[in-house]
Amino acid sequence: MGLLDGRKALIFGVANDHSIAWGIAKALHAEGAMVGFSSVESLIEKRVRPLAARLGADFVEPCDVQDDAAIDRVFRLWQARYGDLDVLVHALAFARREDLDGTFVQTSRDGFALALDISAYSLVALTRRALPLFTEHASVVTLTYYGAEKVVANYNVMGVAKAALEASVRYLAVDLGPRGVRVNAISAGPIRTLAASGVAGFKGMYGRFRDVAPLRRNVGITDVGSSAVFLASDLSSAITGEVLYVDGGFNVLGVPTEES
Ligand code: NAD
Ligand code: 0WE
Repeated sequence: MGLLDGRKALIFGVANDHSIAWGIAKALHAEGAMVGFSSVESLIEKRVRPLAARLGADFVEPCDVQDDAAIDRVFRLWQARYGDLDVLVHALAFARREDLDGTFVQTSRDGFALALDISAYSLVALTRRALPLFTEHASVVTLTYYGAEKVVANYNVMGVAKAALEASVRYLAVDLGPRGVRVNAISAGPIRTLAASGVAGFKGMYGRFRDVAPLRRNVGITDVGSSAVFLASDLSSAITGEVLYVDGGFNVLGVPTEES
C-alpha cells in the first residue's frame, strides 16, 4: 500500500539524475504514483526519456514554459492519454548567467522579465492549463529558495523571481482551494544540481551550510522527494498556500555560526 497508489503525476523540470524533479519523481513513484515528464526539447531524448524508462514512464513531452502553445499541447496529450491529473510538480527556473554574476542593481529590463516569466509566471500558466484536468484532491508543488526572503549573494534577480513565485503560491491556493486543489512550495537548502553548478560562490556556501545548519548536513534530492510525497498526498490534506522548509533548519537561525 503506497501513499499515492492510483495517483497520476506530471513533473516539469528534469534535466538529469541530479535534478530535484528527478528526486521527486522517484519518491512519488516509490509510493505508487504513475509519473510522466515534461522538459525542454534539447534534453528529451538524451536525458529525460532514459530516466523516465527507469520508472516505467513513457509520457515524455517537450515544453518550453515561455510558449503557451507548447504548454497547451502537453496537457492536451496528457488528457487524451490519462484523462485527469492528481499531482503537478513545477521544478524549473532560469535567469541569465550575467544577472547572477554582477550586482542586482545592474539587472536589465529584459533579464528581469525573462527570469520572472520562466521562474514565476510559468507556475500560473501551468496551473491554469491543468485546472480542468485536476481531480478534487489534486496537489501542485513548486520549488523555491531562501533567497526569496533574504539577500543571498549573487542570487539577485532569482530572489525577486522566487518572491513572486511564493506570492503566486498563496494567490493560487486561494483561487483553487474551493475546488479542493492545494498549492504549496518547498524551500530547499542548496543542492548540487545543474542549475547550481558553476554559480559563483556556490561551492563555498554549500560547505558553510553544512557547518551551520541545525542538522549539520546538506540537503539532498531524496529529502526533497519525501517532503514532496507528503505535499502530494492526503497526509497534507489541510495544507495549502504554504512554504515548507526542507533546509535542515537553516532558516530559523538568527546569526548563523558554527557554534549555534
Ligand atoms: P536543474 O538544472 O536540474 O533543473 C532546472 C530545470 O529548469 C531544468 O530541467 C531546465 O531544463 C528547466 N528549465 C529552464 N528553463 C526552462 C524553460 N524555459 N522551460 C522549461 N523548463 C525550463 O536544477 P534544480 O536545482 O533541480 O532546479 C529545480 C528547481 O529547484 C528550480 O525551481 C530551482 O530554483 C529550485 N531550487 C534549487 C535549489 C538548489 O540548490 N539546487 C534550491 C532550492 C530551490
Ligand atoms: O534556484 C536556484 C538555481 C537558479 C538558476 C541558476 C542558474 C545558473 C546557470 C537559474 N538560472 C541559472 N542560469 C544559468 O545560466 N538555486 C536555488 C541554486 C542556486 O543558484 C544560485 C545560488 C543557489 C543556491 C545562484 C547564486 C547564488 C546562490
